[in-house]
Amino acid sequence: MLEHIIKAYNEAVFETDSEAAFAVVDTALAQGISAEDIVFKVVIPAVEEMMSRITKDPDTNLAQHFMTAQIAASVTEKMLEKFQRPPEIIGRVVMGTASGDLHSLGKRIVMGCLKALMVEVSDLGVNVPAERFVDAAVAADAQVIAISAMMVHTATGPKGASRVRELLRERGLEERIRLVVGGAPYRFDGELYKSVGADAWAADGVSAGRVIVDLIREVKP
Ligand code: B12
Repeated sequence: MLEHIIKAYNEAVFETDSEAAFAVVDTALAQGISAEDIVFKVVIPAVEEMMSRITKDPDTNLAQHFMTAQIAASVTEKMLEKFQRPPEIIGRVVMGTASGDLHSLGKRIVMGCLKALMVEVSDLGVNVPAERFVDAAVAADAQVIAISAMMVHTATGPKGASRVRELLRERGLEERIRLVVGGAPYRFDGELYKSVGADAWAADGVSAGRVIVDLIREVKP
């Protein structure tokens, strides 16, 4: 049953047909497939498949890139509302995209994964100044600041994670708040996270969830 849903969803996404994609999702829900399975077994693999096709195919244009991301983001948002609410929150995270960066899909997927893992996550949105990450983490009593950056300059530039690290140090918060990063530049260079002062990184939403849960456990009393 799931194989059929995956195939139909992939076809809809490939055609950038948002109505068809939502129809497939509605059918899956009606058949009793959980929102979590739709996100983790259908939507995320489909995005990854599409992104690898888009990257390899020089004829794909920006509109196709955008539509692919929009469909996945909309479906994920809809499914997140249906995720089983966990009985007990294991920790808190504030998450946003780095200053200057408007790519939101990866962030949304990571947030979905965190929610499924019983982590409370505040969405600071896109283009988030470094100070705001730190202020929001303190206000929310969060254990982790998570920064998504999809472009080289937003991942490595002075207004992003490296500035957040400086602020954590200046304000004496390093013992109680961990910093985690993710996004395409970190996937290209698995050591890059160290040079921006992050404690960890992860290549995808599923491993991001695991890494962040570990960081919460490191600092949570
Ligand atoms: C979709 C897309 C867009 C969409 C974004 C729509 C949206 N709402 O998000 C639009 C069309 C708006 C866009 C705009 C631009 N884009 Co663009 N975009 C892409 C594209 C094709 C896919 C990005 C994406 O959504 N990937 C899918 C998600 C699921 O993957 P992900 O973000 O990597 O997230 C996963 C992991 O990285 C990880 N993760 C992500 N965040 C985090 C955070 C933490 C804490 C952790 C642990 C893990 C984690 O988990 C996620 C889920 O598995 C990439 C190319 C690519 N192949 O990556 C280019 C790309 C990122 N874009 C690029 C560029 C240049 C731009 C523009 C400057 C284009 C322009 N000239 O206007 C603008 C920039 C706007 C801005 N200021 O941000 C370049 C960046 C190049 C570089 N080296 O810096 C890329 C690489 C394309 C390219 N090959 O040139 N883009």
